[in-house]
Amino acid sequence: MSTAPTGHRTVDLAAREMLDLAEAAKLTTSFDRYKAQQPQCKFGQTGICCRICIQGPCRIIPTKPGQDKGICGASAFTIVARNIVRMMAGGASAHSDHAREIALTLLAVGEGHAPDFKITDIKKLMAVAKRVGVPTEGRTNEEVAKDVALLALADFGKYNNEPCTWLSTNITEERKVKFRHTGIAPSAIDRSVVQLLHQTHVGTDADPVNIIFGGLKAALADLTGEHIATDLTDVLFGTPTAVITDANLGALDKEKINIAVHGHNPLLSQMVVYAARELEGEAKAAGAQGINLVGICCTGNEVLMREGVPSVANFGSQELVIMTGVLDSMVMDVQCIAPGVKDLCNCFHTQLVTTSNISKIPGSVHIEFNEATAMDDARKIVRLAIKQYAKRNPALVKIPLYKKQVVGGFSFEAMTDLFAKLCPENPISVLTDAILAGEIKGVAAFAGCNNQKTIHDDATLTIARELAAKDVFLVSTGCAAGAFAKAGFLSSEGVEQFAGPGLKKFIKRLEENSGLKANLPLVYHMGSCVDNSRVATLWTAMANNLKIPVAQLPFVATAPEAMSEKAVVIGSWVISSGIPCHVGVLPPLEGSDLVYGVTTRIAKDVFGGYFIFETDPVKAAAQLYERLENRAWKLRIYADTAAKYQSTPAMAFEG
Ligand code: BF8
Ligand code: SF4
Repeated sequence: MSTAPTGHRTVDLAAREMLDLAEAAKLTTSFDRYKAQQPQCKFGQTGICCRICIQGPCRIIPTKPGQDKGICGASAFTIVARNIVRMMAGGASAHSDHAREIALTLLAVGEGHAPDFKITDIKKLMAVAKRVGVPTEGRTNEEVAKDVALLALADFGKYNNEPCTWLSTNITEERKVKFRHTGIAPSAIDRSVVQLLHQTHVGTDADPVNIIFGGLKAALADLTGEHIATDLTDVLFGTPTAVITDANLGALDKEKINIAVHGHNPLLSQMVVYAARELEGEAKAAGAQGINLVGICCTGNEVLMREGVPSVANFGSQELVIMTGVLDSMVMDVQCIAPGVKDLCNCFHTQLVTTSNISKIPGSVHIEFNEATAMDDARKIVRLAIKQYAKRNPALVKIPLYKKQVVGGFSFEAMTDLFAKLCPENPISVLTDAILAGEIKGVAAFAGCNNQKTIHDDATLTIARELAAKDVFLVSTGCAAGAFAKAGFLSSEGVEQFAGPGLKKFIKRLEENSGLKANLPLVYHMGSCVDNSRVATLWTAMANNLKIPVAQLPFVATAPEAMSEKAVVIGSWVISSGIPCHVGVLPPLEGSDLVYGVTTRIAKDVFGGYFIFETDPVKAAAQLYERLENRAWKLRIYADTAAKYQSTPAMAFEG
């Protein structure tokens, strides 16, 4: 067990060790900066500080006549709604701009001017083409890829009012109708974001409900972008299949050159994987035993899923990787890279390399990554790390010994393959039948970040333990998956320790037939944050198989340590899809009872999904379980009734 003193706000034992070191060496991390920021402004925290025009900031005090409105007359409900949907616009922009880059690269492959990229997964390309209506018969893979890419790009900026293709081809018929009736199906990703910024400009929309619906349209644009990113990345680099690797700081290797890829967009990190393999000889010539590539955050998740690259940190522990003294290079692309990493790089020999023209940190080396010169750029990056290795100071080397096995790579297809071993005719029924039989109680999806307002990784692990004990099947993405990886929940160790009897039986049944070299994990790693699309595909398949609306499915989601604008927007499309979604950090909504009530109660009436805000992880788990139990109970009654009267559950619902 850890020798660390208590008091560090993390349950990650390796992170605790590093924070001890930081304390002794007087190094500052986000853990310290969080304390220094206290107390945080309550106007901002509750969403009633408006800075949308420069008459402001206007801070609302509802009980104080004269100050109960902004200078322009905006009420608290308008201000809270505008602020939160602007966060959603930020999240949708980040995800979809990432998706656009992938689509542009696939287009370049189709047109023959991205020599270092290729169509790796032809089966996925054909499946996507078929789904979105691109003809495949008698055509080359490149021709199909080009048309798929062009159609995806049309989802960003087309002018007609048809819903985005990657939205409408990925949801149930019932949700299509719902989104049409509520007017929130986006016709173009870019437009929905631009329109939302317009809608929330000073003096445009003052109606909080209308503003929220504008936000939900951007949220569905975000979902569209996530589906595009996942589909087309799979085409370029392969759809993940089950893979065995390691996680946490113990996966660093002091005998090797350690390079961390950090960020989100795998166009770069995947090339660094190839270049690292190619330049192994140069690393040995430099006196190292080879190159050890590791991942941080979601670009780490991407290369973990496809290449088995170990994950060493999630958002909350990213700075701590540098303090091991063995990280020769941190290569970043976009999103969730704390600028604070540079200060720590200055105290060690780690070279920080930026690669995107929209994501730079002063003082770091910038090697612009271009699709036309991708492999050369990646080689340059790896060679820089090899050079940097010579500068390592052995006196500063300290790698915590914590390392856990990870069995990951569970794309929707990989999950389906696993189920198909038990029921090839209808794989998804393996999961839904287990729910109908009461063996498992439903599915809980864990997504999202770390947030200094919570204890690092604690809420994520606590909720999972609680739900696993009650036989809930668990899937995960993003930094929640990072927390699970580091703590052993992505291996059979987790099953042995925490699975209830039904869940254990279910997993063991899958395991006996899996054909994998490792036992199955407790939590199923479905990928990066954009791969929440895979989670949506899972619930869509389950609902279709049961012939019920998603809003009736025993499926819940939780972002126990949500932090980013991306987390806000994901949560919003999750509830619009009909799924109850817990968030473990209070978002800036409390300044308006009306807006708070819309997200937690009214949303349920309209969409069937709604937010549950609860900062206590044990209470949150209890609430999530209650939702699952309730939905599963109703489902069983309907299924029994349907069987008795030889109808279908859906008909029973309609009745
Ligand atoms: O996209 S889970 S902290 S790294 S935002 Fe960021 Fe949150 Fe991590 Fe991945 Ni997602
Ligand atoms: Fe104040 Fe209105 Fe300007 Fe907001 S938009 S800063 S409430 S004057």
